[in-house]
Amino acid sequence: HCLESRLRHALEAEELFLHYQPQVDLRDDSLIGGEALVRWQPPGEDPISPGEFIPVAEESGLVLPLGERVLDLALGELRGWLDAGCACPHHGIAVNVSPHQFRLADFVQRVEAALQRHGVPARALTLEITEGAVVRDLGDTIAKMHALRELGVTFAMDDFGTGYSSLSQLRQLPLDTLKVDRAFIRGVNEQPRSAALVGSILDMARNMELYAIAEGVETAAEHAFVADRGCEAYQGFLHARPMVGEEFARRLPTR
Ligand code: G
Ligand code: G
Ligand code: MN
Ligand code: NA
Repeated sequence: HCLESRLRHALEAEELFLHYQPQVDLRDDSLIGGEALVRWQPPGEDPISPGEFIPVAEESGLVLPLGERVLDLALGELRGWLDAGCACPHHGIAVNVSPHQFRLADFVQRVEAALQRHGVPARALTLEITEGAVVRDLGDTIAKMHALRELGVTFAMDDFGTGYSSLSQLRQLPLDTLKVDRAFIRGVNEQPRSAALVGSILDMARNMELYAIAEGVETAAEHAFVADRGCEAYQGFLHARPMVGEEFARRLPTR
């Protein structure tokens, strides 16, 4: 596979870096966190989007070294911001974790080692998992989540409602946050069914005492809809696109 061998090379050549997308409180736009999103810029060529290379990474197993690199990059940058006098937003920095990473027997130890390597407190890290992590081995997933929560790491369910997990599985997961997928947000002002679905997801999040973040909010009307339905926070182009770390750090509170 051509893209696979290029990605393998990109990992060695350190062509991957991160953008950060602010996550803000729906009431006052104050920063509550940020999501780290991997970027690939082959020198002298057009950037390749994660929508293209993450599936290749998943299929080839390269998502394991890639995920390790992303965690290292995020914690390293965060350490730098803390050293420069910034404070971490209360919801922490969110890093996406692939189901393959989560299934590693030593996943908990790897995360703990990365936190120690960078001297970052565990409460500054949120891991975004997808329903794919849950479907294979629920018991194992729950045990690893509990072990990481013990350290202070928090968990968000990403892309909620787009995968194959069941509500009975969701109920058993020690989650802190539910992220409402942008595919549902997109239609809220045109399609009554999208509106009903997002409203119901937000009701469920509240009843389960989960913090809710709406993803992909692009318009004032979408913002008003999720705010009215009791969502706590959002990320989306309406507030800000993903940006380089240096720019994101300027939005962090100071200590
Ligand atoms: O950044 P963008 O919105 O284009 O991301 C596209 C997809 O790639 C999203 O589904 C996102 O979850 C995924 N993605 C982005 N960064 C990472 C990462 O560091 N690890 C994993 N596993 N997926 C990521
Ligand atoms: O799957 P995940 O939620 O990790 O993916 C986040 C992706 O969503 C990133 O690729 C990011 O660039 C994208 N994204 C964030 N905000 C918006 C938005 O308002 N509109 C669109 N179309 N994409 C967005
Ligand atoms: Mn995500
Ligand atoms: Na998502």
